[in-house]
Amino acid sequence: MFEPRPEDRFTFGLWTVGNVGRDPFGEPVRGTLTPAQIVQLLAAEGAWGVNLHDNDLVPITATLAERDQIVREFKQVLVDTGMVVPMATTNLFSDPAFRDGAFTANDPAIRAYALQKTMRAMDLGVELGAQVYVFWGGREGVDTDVAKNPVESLKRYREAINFLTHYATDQGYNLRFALEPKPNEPRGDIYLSTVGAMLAFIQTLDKPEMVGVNPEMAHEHMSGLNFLHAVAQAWDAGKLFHIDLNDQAGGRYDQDFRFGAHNPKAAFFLVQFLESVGYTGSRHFDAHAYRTADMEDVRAFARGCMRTYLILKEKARQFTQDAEIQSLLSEIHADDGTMAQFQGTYSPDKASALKAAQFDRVALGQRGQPYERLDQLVIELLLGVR
Ligand code: GLT
Ligand code: MN
Ligand code: MN
Repeated sequence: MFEPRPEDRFTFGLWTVGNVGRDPFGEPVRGTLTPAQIVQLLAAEGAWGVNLHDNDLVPITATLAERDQIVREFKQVLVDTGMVVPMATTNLFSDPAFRDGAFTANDPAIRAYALQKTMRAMDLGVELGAQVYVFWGGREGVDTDVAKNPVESLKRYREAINFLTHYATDQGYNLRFALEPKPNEPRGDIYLSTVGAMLAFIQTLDKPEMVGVNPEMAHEHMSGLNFLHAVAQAWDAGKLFHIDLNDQAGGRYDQDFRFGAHNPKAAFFLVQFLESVGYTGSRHFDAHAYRTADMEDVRAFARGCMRTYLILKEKARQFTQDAEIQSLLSEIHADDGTMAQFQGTYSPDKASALKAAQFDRVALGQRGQPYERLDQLVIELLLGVR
């Protein structure tokens, strides 16, 4: 039980299990794995696919010939392991050229270079079979607002995404873009910091239908927001193109913990949501092992992400079968239909009928809701005593 299968659509980035444990205060603690070794590790642990930045696979210094050979060899590893590459993205944050951002950098040559690098990385992703292209603007922001005009930055950002959607269409690529918000780190403030902000921005693009979001649990929790609500809004808008699963204690450094490691209750409601609405995209774990982990522990980390997801999926199934929980839910959601005459689509008649209706406000205010009982049942379910 709780063994991952391909239909679970579990993916990891090359950069996740490949993370060497460098942090702002310390040097790497683990050796570098080759992309082939990472794919083999993930395949052995039961993942379905692997995602990558251009430079996770092809060094930024590689010649075209080197690039082609690396890609050829990598494709063979995918064939040998049966792994797929459903998502690809661009590294627009590691190289010193991107210290002031990429699409929003003040230097026009950096903005142009960022576009060129992204087009090439899109070609690479498509060649490997990716259908989702992620944009995480880690450096698209400021450390001081004296540096950039925020409206001008949005214009530059929009122009870049528009350019790239047109490029994808021109090439005949079957690609959807997924924009990934984050509030801060590595910049003091990153533009388009939340899922809500991203969703509004998408509507201003040339091809909004091609562009959705890639919400990350840790990123919304860094802002103190409710991830489930962000994901639900993206789903409602038809924009949940991808999702990054991990964990994070609000108000701490960027932790990228194993899925469910910090707040299993929030993880439960998220899994319950994804499974109940019928989300069919990747379940991508964008996390890394603790810096204390050795390679065996890194494997345990990868297994843990997938196992926790599957355990929570089973808990979600139990939730729907639990008679006590279901009876409390039907009590809460009871509706005798008498209010239907006033609700739903507006009509002038409905509006006048509603204005004339009598409500017993005091009685309405006296009715409690059994959310303490219900929530405790969920806790007991999660703690394994139901
Ligand atoms: C980076 C970042 C993630 C993004 C990845 C895609 S890379 O590790 O922290 O949130 O999803 O660029
Ligand atoms: Mn993150
Ligand atoms: Mn992410």
